[in-house]
Amino acid sequence: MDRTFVILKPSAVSRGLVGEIISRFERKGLKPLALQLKQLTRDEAAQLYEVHRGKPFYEDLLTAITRGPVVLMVLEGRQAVEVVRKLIGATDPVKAEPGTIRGDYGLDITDNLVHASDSVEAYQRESAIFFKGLEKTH
Ligand code: 3AN
Repeated sequence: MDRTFVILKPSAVSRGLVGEIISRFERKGLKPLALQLKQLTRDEAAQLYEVHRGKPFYEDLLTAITRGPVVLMVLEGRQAVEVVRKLIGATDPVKAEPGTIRGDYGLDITDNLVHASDSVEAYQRESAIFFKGLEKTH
């Protein structure tokens, strides 16, 4: 079954949107395979966002994702990467369609509530940073 990796960012946790966001994934039919509340270190954040190193928003991105605890998840379901990207909406919450998570709850582009892998390769790289051994045990 297809899988994707999702992070509910610190703002989603502090605003009390964890249940709401997980509900949307579950109602769509995606199943949580791994789930953890965690305070990311700067090093973990840097690994996650290594493709953005050097971009003007890179430092703000690291600061925002390490501001407080996040919820890390692996979700399973048919075409999970594509389905979750559709459910979360465009990167900029101003452009995200109403009905998507970012479209309904976000406004800030750096702190846009949710991170989700944008390809199967990204899923494999990102999930391995946080859930070591998952691919072997499930
Ligand atoms: P997405 O999260 O939709 O996959 P990416 O991977 O292009 O978007 O960007 C990663 C994160 O970097 C975004 N979630 C957002 O927080 C931040 N970001 C992307 N583009 C910008 C930008 N132009 N200005 C500020 N932050 C940005």
